[in-house]
Amino acid sequence: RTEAGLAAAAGQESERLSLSALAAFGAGSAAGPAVEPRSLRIGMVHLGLGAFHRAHQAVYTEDAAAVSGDAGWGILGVTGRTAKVADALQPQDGLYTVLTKAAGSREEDSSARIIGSLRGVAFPGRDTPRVIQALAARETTVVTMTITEKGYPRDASGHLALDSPAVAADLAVLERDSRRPANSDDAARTPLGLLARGLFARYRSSGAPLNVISCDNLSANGSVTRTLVTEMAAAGGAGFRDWVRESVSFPDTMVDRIVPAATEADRREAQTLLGLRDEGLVVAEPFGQWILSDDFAARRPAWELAGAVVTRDVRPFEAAKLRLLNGTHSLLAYLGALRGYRTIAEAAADEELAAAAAALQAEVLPTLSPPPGVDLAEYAAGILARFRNPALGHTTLQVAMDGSQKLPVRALGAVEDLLARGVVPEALARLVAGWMVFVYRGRDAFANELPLQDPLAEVLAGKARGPQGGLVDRMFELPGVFSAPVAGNPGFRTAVAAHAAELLGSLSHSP
Ligand code: NAI
Ligand code: CS2
Repeated sequence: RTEAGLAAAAGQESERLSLSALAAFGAGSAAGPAVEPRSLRIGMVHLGLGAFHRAHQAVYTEDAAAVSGDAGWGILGVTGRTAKVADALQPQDGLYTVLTKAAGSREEDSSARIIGSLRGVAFPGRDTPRVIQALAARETTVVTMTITEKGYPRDASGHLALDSPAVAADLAVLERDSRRPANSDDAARTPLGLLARGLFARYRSSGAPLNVISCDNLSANGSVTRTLVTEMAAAGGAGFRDWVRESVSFPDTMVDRIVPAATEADRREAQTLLGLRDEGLVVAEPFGQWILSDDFAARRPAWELAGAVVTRDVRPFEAAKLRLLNGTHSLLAYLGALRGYRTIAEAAADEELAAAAAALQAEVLPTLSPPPGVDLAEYAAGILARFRNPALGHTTLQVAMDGSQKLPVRALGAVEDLLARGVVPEALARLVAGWMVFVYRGRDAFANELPLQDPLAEVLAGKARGPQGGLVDRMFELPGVFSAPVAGNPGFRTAVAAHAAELLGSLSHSP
């Protein structure tokens, strides 16, 4: 530990991480940037600058650049609705630390590295022209996105949600832009609207090809993005829409690294390692995986040099990850939160819940085609071991967030597949019941509040009101969540109702 690190450990404030502080104090026991930040040119724009991008795509990009020596992959990060991340990173010259926490509790089980590839941070509320300019620039050939499952406004048939006021507003600006020089001061209402505006500016200037790479937990995330962006582009005219079809690629990707929201305790731990204060810290597990479909219209970082895999067919990897990891994550989140567990690790350490998680994995296994070279049983067991990492502090409430957007992707697709085979999936019914009771009860076994964070929160609160007996039927009426084959299957509905009644019964003695 450095002098400054010891001072930090004593709770004294440290110098803020920045290029000049790094030059003056060094990086303590953390690894410094693998590239020289000042040498980088921006070649990538990221939309949705949250924790995951900084611990995943940005790390792959920095490691690939360090090996290849290519200085053209600096990243302009674009935050979402709040300036919080921008305000944390801009004073730090875009520098931040990835604090990797292995499963042990010893200090040496954590390691810190500073990432230097984020060469600009923009907040759409005040930097829209800068973002549009970067998206149009010929030097930009890659856009990555982590805008969360709710960032893709779709209707029940998977097309652009034209009834969304935010989408309608973005379409109106695009349509107006098509009639006169774009007035890019208008802040876009959706991230895909901002992307479409940038593509429109690119189409009208260089027309250079571009890779748009969704890194969200969606099935066929590239195809989903292609559909929505192409439909949005039509508002800018047929020529623009055709250019998007011909010149922009939307590869599918499977992304994996558990990245919990960082806490003040994490920032203190990093401070003792760095000897500097980092308000942009991200925390992650050691494991990481990135599988991309080989569908690129323009040059990109050689991510394979950092361990990414580019393959013809991502779907088997994606289905295995979404169903064996994310579905199980949600089961532990809802049942664990209701039992009063604050973290996924606590829930995964509960024998009964661990058995329920293993049962869900066993149930969905037959719906999966083993990706080449992957032993699915081994992969599934490895996932449960990753969940048990007590150092991560990944909260059940963070995983429980946005259930109306997550369950269709990570659980209800598997339900539909199994029902089509005449199987009523009990473990998945228990997951769906857990979500419904989580929404309905809003409190855990100890009467602690379980806040509901979901784009459908108002609708869900309405469903939660009313007699307990009709809860499951009311929830099955949710628009855009349960497909007809799932909601209309009496066997599945009965199974969900039975699990919900059992769960509510087990909580009925609680305050
Ligand atoms: P985060 O909350 O740190 O960042 C989310 C980013 O998306 C923020 O910039 C936020 O402003 C923006 N955003 C949120 N809602 C939005 C909306 N409706 N429209 C536009 N932008 C919006 O979350 P984090 O951890 O970065 O995860 C983001 C996504 O990355 C997840 O939703 C998931 O799809 C994917 N992911 C996350 C992993 C993790 O362990 N955190 C692992 C694998 C994938
Ligand atoms: C989690 C995912 O928050 C959630 O819904 O299930 O973010 C999970 O941590 C990642 O997909 C792991 O790769």
